[in-house]
Amino acid sequence: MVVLSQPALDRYSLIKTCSKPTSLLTGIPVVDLSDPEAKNLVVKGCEFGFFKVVNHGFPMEFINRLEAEALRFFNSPQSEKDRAGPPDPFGYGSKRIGPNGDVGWIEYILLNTNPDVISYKSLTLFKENPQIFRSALDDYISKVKKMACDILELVVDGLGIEPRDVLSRLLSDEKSDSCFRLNHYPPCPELQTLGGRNLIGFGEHTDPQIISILRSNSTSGLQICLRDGTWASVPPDPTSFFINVGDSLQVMSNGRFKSVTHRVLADHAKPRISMIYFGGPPLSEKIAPLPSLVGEGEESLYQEFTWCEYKRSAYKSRLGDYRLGVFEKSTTQ
Ligand code: GA4
Repeated sequence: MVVLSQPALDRYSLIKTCSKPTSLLTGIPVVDLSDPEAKNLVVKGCEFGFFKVVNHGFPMEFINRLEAEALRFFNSPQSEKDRAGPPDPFGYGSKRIGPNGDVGWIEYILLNTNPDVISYKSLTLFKENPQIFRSALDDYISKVKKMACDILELVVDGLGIEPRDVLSRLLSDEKSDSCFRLNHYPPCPELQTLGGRNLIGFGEHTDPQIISILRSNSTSGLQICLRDGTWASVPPDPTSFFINVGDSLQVMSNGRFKSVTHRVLADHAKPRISMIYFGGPPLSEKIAPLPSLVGEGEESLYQEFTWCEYKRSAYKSRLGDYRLGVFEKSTTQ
């Protein structure tokens, strides 16, 4: 086992958490998808910006199969994994997140879910790994995309606006620019000797897309930033999914729905595995508040932009930057 010195660990952002690592068990909205009231609950969940869904009907065997394949890949020799990287932004990555100097205690695979966007790195990944990984991914992604569309249709129903597919069509479009991420946060035993300090696995950020659907194993680490700026730990629940409003949905709802800042801390003993689907629109799609969601006498809070423009700007940013800032309209009072 490699023992890391404190200076080596410092490169991966050791932080002193003065947060109340509140177990938000009761604070996180929970939506039972089989509840006739689900459409109203998802709207409340989007207003909070983060919620958990239960009774989702997602086959557990799909989750277990993909998790097993992901672990098999992450446990393979480093030289093999490196052949599928570095990310461009797709492919295998270790420690480095994005192109602008962010690092974390993590290794991951990032893929575009659109079969037209074939990344060379992803091809390497599948050429060197049995077909079973590819089919586990395809099965999981088609189901999770369906769940994302169903949730967005419930949201639209709950808002009482039309047409029903005004949001879901952006994900079901064949040109949808959605991506999928498999994260592995290795345990870091040295943390025990560092006097209560924590190690950043994935630094604080908001997700740029419309909606993110996360599933993790039973290892804790995910935290969300509350309105008062404190961090709250999200108790893991491997049989549920966690939904995160993305920046684009915040804009489309003219600020009613919140893209919540979140981060992941490494654990000293247990590996954390998470799988996240980021539902994004086609690159040419114009992102602006839906007219039906701009109240009477209200104005759009954001300048219109295309998803392509947003992504271009996002890839110039650091993880923790406030990316919507440049698209906000200045208020003249
Ligand atoms: C954060 C959410 C998703 O993981 C991601 C990330 C992307 C990347 O890892 O390539 C980004 C990051 C994420 C936001 C700002 C840019 C882009 C790294 C980065 C510094 C895949 C995404 O879409 O945006």
